[in-house]
Amino acid sequence: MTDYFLGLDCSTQGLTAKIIDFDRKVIFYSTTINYDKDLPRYKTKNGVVILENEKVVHSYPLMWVECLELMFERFKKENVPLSQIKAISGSGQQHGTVYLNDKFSTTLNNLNPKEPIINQLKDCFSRQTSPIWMDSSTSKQCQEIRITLGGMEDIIKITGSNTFERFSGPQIRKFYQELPDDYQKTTIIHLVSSFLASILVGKNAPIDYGDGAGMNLMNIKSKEWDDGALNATAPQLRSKLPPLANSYDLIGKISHYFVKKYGFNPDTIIVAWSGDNPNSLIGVGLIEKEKAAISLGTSDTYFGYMKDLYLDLSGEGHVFGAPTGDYMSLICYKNGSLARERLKESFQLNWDQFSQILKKTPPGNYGKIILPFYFPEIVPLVLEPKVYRFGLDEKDLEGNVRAIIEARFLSMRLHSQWIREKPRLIYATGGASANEEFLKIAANIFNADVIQFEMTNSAALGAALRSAKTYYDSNQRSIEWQKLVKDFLKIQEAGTIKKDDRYKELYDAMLELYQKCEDYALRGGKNPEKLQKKFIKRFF
Ligand code: XUL
Repeated sequence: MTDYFLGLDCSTQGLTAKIIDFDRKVIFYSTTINYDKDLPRYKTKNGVVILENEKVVHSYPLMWVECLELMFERFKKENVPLSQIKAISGSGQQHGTVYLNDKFSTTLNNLNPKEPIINQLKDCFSRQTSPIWMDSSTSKQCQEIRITLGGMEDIIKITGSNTFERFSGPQIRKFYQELPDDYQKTTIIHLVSSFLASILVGKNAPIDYGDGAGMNLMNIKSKEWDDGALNATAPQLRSKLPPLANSYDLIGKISHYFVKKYGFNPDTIIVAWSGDNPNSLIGVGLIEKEKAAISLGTSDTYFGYMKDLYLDLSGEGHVFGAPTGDYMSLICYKNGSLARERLKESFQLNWDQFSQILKKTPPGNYGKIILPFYFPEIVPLVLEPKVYRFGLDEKDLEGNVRAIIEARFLSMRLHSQWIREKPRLIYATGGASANEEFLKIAANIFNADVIQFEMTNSAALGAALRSAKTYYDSNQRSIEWQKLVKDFLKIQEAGTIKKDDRYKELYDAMLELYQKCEDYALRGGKNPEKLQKKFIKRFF
């Protein structure tokens, strides 16, 4: 009998499942449920709800649960051999927090297979919505925590990141300040990842080091909750947080609810869930240095594996725990696919036309640069959305299209310099990585070859691979990470996009120009007009 492993990814816009067949080394089953389309009664747009203003972005934890159940219903309908699944792990959009009251743990323990989970859990929330990673409404709380802990460098040294609006600690503090009674009624605060893991395992699940590092609450060196950070955030916080765990820890067996209702084997193990970025690190096979990954999705991220701990004391980047037990670096952009879509819509283009324009416009874009902050941005920090243009206006169709894609990769190259490693090879993942024209631009800007995958959701695959690793490790049939990822990644490589060395100098110069544009727009730097003219004269 074959060993199957299930990886789930609860992301901003939907829930994806991937089941791997370990013996044949293939992805045996793959499916996605989209919140907007498949669960319309929550009325989300792109999986979120905007409350008050663009800065307050939440989602519904009950919707994630309903989606999980819908996924299992789908498995059943499609005769997925659930009894052969040996282990399950998962991935959650990072930073989002779920607030639960004292009914949660007993309800979980006694879930009745005859009733849908949402009916049983609906009274267990001390807050009906969850602030998610797109929320940027906690600048005040970030500042307060930062000051209490001694300033930016200190908080980076303690938690691996500066305080960020979307991070869980500042979000928890805001909840405590604005709704102190509801905070009091909260007995446990989960991340999206540990919340869904709890449902599968039928008890409160731990938060893993990968996702825990995105809270501004965990000590990045000792990997324990940090008393200073907890106290700076909210009272009695330690008692409201689950314990921390390795990402590879086996946290229990699947709850009887899923055994009875869906026919799982009661011995199916649940492995700690982690954040989507740590899962993707495994899903694209990044377990050695000199390689980096670019994920182009609702958020765009640039990340890499780190053997030794380096911190970005300038405050833009993050360090999280890697599922291997080491570290990972990450920078995150909010103006990902939604910003690209907004620009595309403004010219009424389809993606094919968009790509054709990229194909026929020259690298360097005649020096035209856009800073596309359609939404508040994380890197660099921009709280009031505004689109800045240099050398082009908003009617310049070709200029804008090329500029928004070049801007993405120029910014990634610029803001990842603290990682101190020039990647030799870049792995591309996420929905937009299917676009070869985007990746050609990335390859030339980074002057590195880019590997494209057939499969775009690497987080769910990473979760499935992690669950296999823990399963075999706990059965005295250990497998090396290297071997595990190699076997599964080979089959997915769709091709390599080669860098073109002719553009190296051009993009080195453009990087400087891009930096000057950012300095001018955001930090009162010198007008980059002269430099832009020089650039145009030199290359066009
Ligand atoms: C990472 C981040 C995003 C979310 C998206 O810090 O905020 O990539 O994890 O799901």
